[in-house]
Amino acid sequence: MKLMRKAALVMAAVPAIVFITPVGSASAHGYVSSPASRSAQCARGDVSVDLCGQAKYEPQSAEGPKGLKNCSGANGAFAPLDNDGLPWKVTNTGQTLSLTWTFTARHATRDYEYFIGGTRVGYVAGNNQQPTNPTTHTINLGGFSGRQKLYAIWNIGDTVNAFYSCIDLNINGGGGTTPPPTTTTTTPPPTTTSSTTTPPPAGGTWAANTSYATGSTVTYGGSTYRCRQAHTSLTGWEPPNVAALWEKV
Ligand SMILES: [Cu+2]
Repeated sequence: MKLMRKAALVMAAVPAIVFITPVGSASAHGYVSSPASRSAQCARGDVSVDLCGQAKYEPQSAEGPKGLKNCSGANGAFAPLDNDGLPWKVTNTGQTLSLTWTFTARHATRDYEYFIGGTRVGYVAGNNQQPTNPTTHTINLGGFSGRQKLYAIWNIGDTVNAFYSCIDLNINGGGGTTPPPTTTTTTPPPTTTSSTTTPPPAGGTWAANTSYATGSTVTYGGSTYRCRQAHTSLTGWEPPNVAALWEKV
């Protein structure tokens, strides 16, 4: 009995020691706040919480090994940031773009890299110094146009890791795969004439470049799907491809 009590006391003391040890905080890092990166949009609530994962609470913590080309740092809790099918807001820009990093901890910095696809369009040396907060960089987008995803990468000087942000751009008002402006074809909710709740109307066969309201249903490939998040559809966003947007009924 006495032994067990002693053991329990020791066990209780352990967590206190863990908390006292000042480990580099798990939530103290950085992200691109302007233009709003995917992480920033999650934190601001532009994209609904349940689609965003941990980015909603810690936009600054998409951390992973250096050298990746993704939005999450291959960090599972931030995987929704890699989903191009979510309704990310797109920033219109010319060839010159200014980006602002917000830091919650100013880590000694190796450098910053900016990529479109495999092309590095921007580089800023860090000289292993602590950055000021916030820090703004102006980069040139290397002749790219249309709808592009920019990887913004903050390479830390004294760890193997980097922090990742993705910014969705429409450069030079270019065509590319830019989604059409959301025309107000938003179908009004069904008028409930009786007291029974009528299900959302069947929206017919799924089609690209169509505005779908949350709750509307479509058929595709012989199956019926319900829209989870209002969006304008694009080729490639067929319901079986984008689970975040369509749920099979
Ligand atoms: Cu940090």
